[in-house]
This record gives sequence, structure tokens and C-alpha cells, in this order.
Amino acid sequence: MIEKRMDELIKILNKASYEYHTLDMPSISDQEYDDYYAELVKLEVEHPNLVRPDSPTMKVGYEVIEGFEKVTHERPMMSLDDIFNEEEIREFDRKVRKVVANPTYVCELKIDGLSVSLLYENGKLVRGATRGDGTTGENITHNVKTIKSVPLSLPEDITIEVRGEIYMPKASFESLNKERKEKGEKEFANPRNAAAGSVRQLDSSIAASRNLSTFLYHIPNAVDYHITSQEECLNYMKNLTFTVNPNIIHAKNIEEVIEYISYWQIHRPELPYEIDGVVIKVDKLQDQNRLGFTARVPKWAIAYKFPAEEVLTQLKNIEFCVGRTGKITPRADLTPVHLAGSIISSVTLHNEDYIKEKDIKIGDTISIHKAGDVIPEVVEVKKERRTGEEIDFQMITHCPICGTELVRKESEAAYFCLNPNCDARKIEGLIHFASRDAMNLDGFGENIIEDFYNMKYLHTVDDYYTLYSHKEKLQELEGFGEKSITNLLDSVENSKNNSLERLLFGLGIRHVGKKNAVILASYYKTLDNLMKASYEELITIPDIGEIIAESVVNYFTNEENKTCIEKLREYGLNFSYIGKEKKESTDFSGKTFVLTGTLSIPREEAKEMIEFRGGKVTGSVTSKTSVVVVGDSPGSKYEKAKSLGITIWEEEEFLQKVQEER
Ligand code: 0OW
Repeated sequence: MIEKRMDELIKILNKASYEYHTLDMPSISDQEYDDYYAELVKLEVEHPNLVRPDSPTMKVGYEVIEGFEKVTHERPMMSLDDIFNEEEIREFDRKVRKVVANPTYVCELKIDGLSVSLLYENGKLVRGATRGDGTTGENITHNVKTIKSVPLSLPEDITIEVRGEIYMPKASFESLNKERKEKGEKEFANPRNAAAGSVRQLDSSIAASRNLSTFLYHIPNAVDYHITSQEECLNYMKNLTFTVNPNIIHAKNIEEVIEYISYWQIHRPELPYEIDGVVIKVDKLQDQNRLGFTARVPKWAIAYKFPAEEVLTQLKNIEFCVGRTGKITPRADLTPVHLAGSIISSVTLHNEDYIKEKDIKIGDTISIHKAGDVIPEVVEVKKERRTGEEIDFQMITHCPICGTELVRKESEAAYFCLNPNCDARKIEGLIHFASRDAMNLDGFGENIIEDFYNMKYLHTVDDYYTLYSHKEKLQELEGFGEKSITNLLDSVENSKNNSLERLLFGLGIRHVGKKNAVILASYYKTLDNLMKASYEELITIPDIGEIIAESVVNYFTNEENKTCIEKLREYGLNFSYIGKEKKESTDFSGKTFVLTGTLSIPREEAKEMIEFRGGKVTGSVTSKTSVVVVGDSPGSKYEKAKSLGITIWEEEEFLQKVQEER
């Protein structure tokens, strides 16, 4: 009957989700999953009273709560003491040995996320909570349910609390920040903040969209489940289908702990998630009990923190960059220095307030590190190294390029050059127009554009399309010839066929980033429709807020912009949205791909190439698969594709076809 069928479907779907998200070894195809899922949704719609709390339909993030309930942790969620060097690691071992004769340890990567407690009753997830102050946390069940690696039900009907870390993988963090930047929103400083910001949302559809994940590492009352060591505890949780970090080791002694730490200090950048150290735990529970706790932290565990790599260098000078929007950004010109895998020769000083706050002077010795392991940032000025020769910082009052007096927008720290004809702004605008994500004018690097600007061949973006009339003169330029100029002119010509969103993004309308350009282009289909759009209509479009709507209306009422657009129309640029649905059938659109074996490019990139061209990538080979792309040492998917007679592309054939269909 209905309930029995729903039970079956939920078991199949939850098992499939666990295999896909936790084991990365799906045993049914996406299509089969979708079919079962659709059947379950149909049954749930027809019988709402039969919907179960652990149905996978509960994961899509449909709940918006009013506020966060407080949760009291029966057993406080402990913190950890931090140590920072080998001597302190040995000191920890000595202290342990005062109580425990021959301790063995478990070493766990210290996941840089936020702690979470998951409570299950009779095998069903009933509550997710943040650590809070260790005793009182927030109820985030509605968000935790949307995390794919969190099981809604367990293979046994037991009641248990497990604790771990919610984190955002580096790749998700990158794409989230890119998206936010395009929408003109503030970017997250690091994945930890992004994860915390995601689970603190009242609307769970936001958390559902953030691709969060978990690693579980603790059962507060493990002894009640006849567990005798941390190692057993981790295996117990694995068997309950929780995700446990795969890089945990059992160390016979402190030497092996130190070896493990040295290894991960080097290989940390290869991990797909951020870690900020290693957690060392005495393995046997009876030893843990003998060591006990302080008020705040266990005495049987410690967190070794990797040093945030930091280097010293000289601040030689402070320069001022003028951005496309006229924003003036002070930049420190540094004595080049090696930092975390790259050479740093300049670092942003953001704005005048920032420089004053850190009391930065020209000639200072400063320390820099990579904030969130990515962007170089000034840590502090080494005042003790001052010689008295240093020069106080003076904010400029006029644009370094055009001399216009700078203005400081109230409530903003930045200064702006508001001269729309400022050379720096015009050049930045031309560079943006030609950039990869905009009109993608192959070959037009920043220097070439600046040269052409200074030679008056380029002034506004429509001038790209009259360059061909200067062909002879351009060919005689130093460093150019017939071939290189022809290539430049060809890429300009080809760009006329770009879909509307590229042109929209390229025009540099304030606050209209790549994503919003797609939203507007796909909504209005043609530039003319968009130019006629009213403010009132624009703000009704999802994700298009007042700021963007106002900016779009202002842009298209500006005479100079209208003139430029009329010229582009005259030169034959495509003003329509060539959306995915309109693409004629090609090597990719509408086809299902499976990738197998090791490719020379990251899988994620290959996936993006396929999806950008209207294709779909799935995890397993079925009769519905169109093409299997084969890298080095392919696996069973390759065999299956041959047995099913499915089209197979070696990697170079795949890349050839990608190139043909840009
Ligand atoms: N961040 C971690 C981590 C870990 C807890 C449970 C017993 C003592 C602390 O990867 N692998 N193991 C523990 O063990 N804690 C961790 O993180 C803690 C949570 C709160 C502060 C630290 O981030």
C-alpha cells in the first residue's frame, strides 16, 4: 500500500544520497534517482499526512523560521587549548604521561568551520544546534537538514548525539564570493565565515544553496555505546553513515603525531577544504576519563595551530589606482617577497582610514600574510624598526591621472574621481569590455588597450569595431605585424555574435555583474527591450534589487551611452540573448556526459565547459548517457560505455570539440 511504497522509496533515495554525497560511489544513476524522487513527491502531494520527517524531500530547504530558538547542551560542547610549536606538543605528551603510562593518540585535521551538534531520536534527526558558548547554542535544524552529507535517518533506530564541524569546501567558497561580487554584495573573508553566515540564515533555502558539508568527530557519551576509544568512536559514526574525515590516523606515540603534523603543514593547500591545524586526542576513553577536563577544555585533547604564514618586507612607496568606477585605491609598492607560494610586490591599502588605523608610513617595514590563505594583507607595521626617515602618508586630493579634484562619498571611506572622461577610467572600461567574461576579445591585453587608447585608436568601446579602418597603420606598430593585427581584428569581428549578456556585462553598468547580466538578458531577450524597461518593472525581477534597477535606468538615459549603443548597432553587434534553449543541436547541448579517468584539467572545469555548452554531467554510465569522456587509466565506466556501445571521446577530442564550440 501507499505507506509501504513510500518507505521503500525513502530507503532507496536516502541510501543513494549517502552513496553519492558521503561515499562518492553512487550505485544508481541520476535518472533513476530523479524518477524515484518524482514518484515520492507525487505520493507525498497526494497524501500530505503521510509525509515523513526523514523524507529526502525535506532537504530542499523549504522552511523559513521566525528566529533562533536557544538550545541547552546537556553535556557542554568543549573547546580546545591551542599550541603552536613542537616543544608545546612534547609538553602536552609529558603532561599526559604523568597520568597515563603509554598513551596512544588519534590525530584529526582541525576543520576550519563551525561546530555543530546533531541529535537523533529513534534513528531520526530531531535537532541541529550550534556550539554557542559551549552550554547554550542556537537551533539550526531547518538549515542542517539541507546539508547533503547529514543523514535524516540512521540505519539503526537509536538515540544518539554526535558532534562535528560544518564547513564550506574551498571551491564552493570561491564561486559564492564570485557570485556575491557580481551582485555587488560583500564577499566573505574565508570559508568559515561563509559557513557560519549560511547556517545563521532564517530562510533554509539559502543554506540549501551553499553546498555545505560536515565532518563528525565526537560522541559526548561514547561509553554508553560500549565504545572504548576515539578510533572506535569514529568507526561507529562511519557505520551510522556520518561523514568522518578520511585523513585521521592512530599514532602510537608523539613522534608519529609530529610526523603527521609536518606532513599536513605542507600538503594542506591540496585539501578541498580549509584546516587551521591538527587536533591531537588521547585515544583510549579510559585514559581520557583519567585525564578529565578543566572548566573549558579537555585535558586529553589539544589543538595544534599551523602558523599563519607571515613575512616581513619594505613599503617602498604608496601609489594610487583609479578603477573603472573612478574609485581611488591606495596600493603599497613593496620590496618583492615570497609568501605562501607566490611573489608579492604590492598589497592593497584599501583607503585612507585603513592607512591611518594601521599608522602606515612610507619606508616602513611591514608584515604581510595571506588572509584566508588567498589575498595578501598587511598585518602590522614593525614600528620598532623605524629609523625616523619614514614619510607620513598624505591622501591625494586630485586624480593622479586627470587632475580632477577627488570627492569622498559620505558614509564611504573611498575617494572617487568623478570625471567620466578620466583616461584611467576610460582605459579600465575598455579593458573590462574586452575581458574574458565580457566580450572576450582574444589578444587584447591591458597594455595593448592602453597603447591603442594613448594613440587615440580607442576611446570608447564602440571604437573596437572601427579598428579595422586603421589596419595598415596598426600593422606598422612596433611588435605588430599583418598576422597579429588580423587576429585582433578577427576576435573583434567574432565578438559581434556574442549573446546579449556578454555585451551587457561589458558595458560596465554599475552593479551589473556577470550573473545579473544573464538575469537581465534572459528576461528581456533584447537590448532594446531592456533599454525601455522601467525602474518599477526591473525591481520585480528576482535578484534585481533597487540599486541595480536604478543603475540600469540611469545608464540607458545617459546620452553618451545611447550614442555608443546606436553605433554598436550600426556596426552589426548582436543585441539578442542567445539562451541555452535556443542553441542549435551541437556536440554538447542536450547531451548527457560522464567523465572517467584522470583528465589533464580539473574535473570541475571540464564539467563547467560541458554545462556552459548546454550539456549535462552525471556520475554513472547508463543507457541514457550520450558520451563518455576518457582520461588516463579509466575505470569501470569506460568498460560499461564500451559494452553499451556509447560514444567515447578521448580527452584531446573532447577539448577539440570544446574549442570548436566556444
Ligand atoms: N575542528 C575540528 C575538531 C575536531 C572536540 C570534542 C572533544 C574536544 C573538542 O576539526 N576534529 N575535534 C574536536 O574535538 N573539536 C574540533 O573542533 C573544536 C570544536 C570547538 C572548538 C574547536 O574548533
